Amino acid sequence: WGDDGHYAVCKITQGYFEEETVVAVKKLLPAYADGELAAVCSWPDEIKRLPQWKWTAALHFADTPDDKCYYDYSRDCPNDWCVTGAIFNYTNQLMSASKDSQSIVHYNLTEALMFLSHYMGDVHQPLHEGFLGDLGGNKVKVNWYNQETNLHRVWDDMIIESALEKYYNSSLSVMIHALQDKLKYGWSNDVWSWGSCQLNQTACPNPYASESIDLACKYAYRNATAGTTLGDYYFLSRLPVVEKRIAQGRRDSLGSDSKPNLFCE
Ligand code: DCM
Ligand code: DCM
Ligand code: ZN
Repeated sequence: WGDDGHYAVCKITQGYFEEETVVAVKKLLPAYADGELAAVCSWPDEIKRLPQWKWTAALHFADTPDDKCYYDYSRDCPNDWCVTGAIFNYTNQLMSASKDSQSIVHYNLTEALMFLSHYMGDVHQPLHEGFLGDLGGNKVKVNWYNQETNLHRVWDDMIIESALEKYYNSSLSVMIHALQDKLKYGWSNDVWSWGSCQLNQTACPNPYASESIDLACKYAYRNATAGTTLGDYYFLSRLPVVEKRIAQGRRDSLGSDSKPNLFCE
């Protein structure tokens, strides 16, 4: 996602924190965040092109073989170096720190928290498990209405931007409130099944990556080959998918649903 998508995922996630999580997160956040996780959720995108952070660039996605339409950890996350591997890694760092004060010395837990909350958003963006051959849609040149762009950017930014203009009075907080209402009332019947992480597992990013490539094949890539102009029909049929994936981005990050809280020990 772009900045708006990540901000929305993290703002919604924060709303489900237990009191202890609020306290623990506040301790880890840099001062400029002013206690707001959402304020730092785009940080991994801001730094990924700097020479000293180049090693993080591939941790934002887990591309899959062209036209296979399914994800497999051992194939698509070689050496654990991809978005799902990063979610396992940073969850493990934060969990071990809550059990063992030694690891507080070994890991930078502020960075771990900022990476984890960003990558939990990215794994839910369908094209972050898109095809290797087109770099998750980055090489698929399309028009968004009359604007030249690529398919990956349509899903990172354009669908959200158009929705803000058309339905949410150009206000991200209005959109976030609408998604919070849909979580409470609209999707309430299926929300229970979203956080299906087993108790003995540290994190469950693999099912989220599988859902993403399935949605990429069914919605993102469908009727969107290179040179296509995407307009109202594509926008109206894909916006519900984008909104649901943003809302689902809060699942099991930082122990909000069915799991014991990451920071409560
Ligand atoms: N991306 C992806 N798959 C790739 C390369 C990039 O999903 N093989 C994502 C990461 C960014 C976006 O596409 O969200 C743009 O990539 P970059 O910033 O590296 O140009
Ligand atoms: N994994 C991990 N930490 C965990 C669980 C899994 O690093 N707590 C990584 C290593 C496994 C891979 O995920 O090779 C696949 O895990 P799964 O059993 O979820 O498919
Ligand atoms: Zn990213």
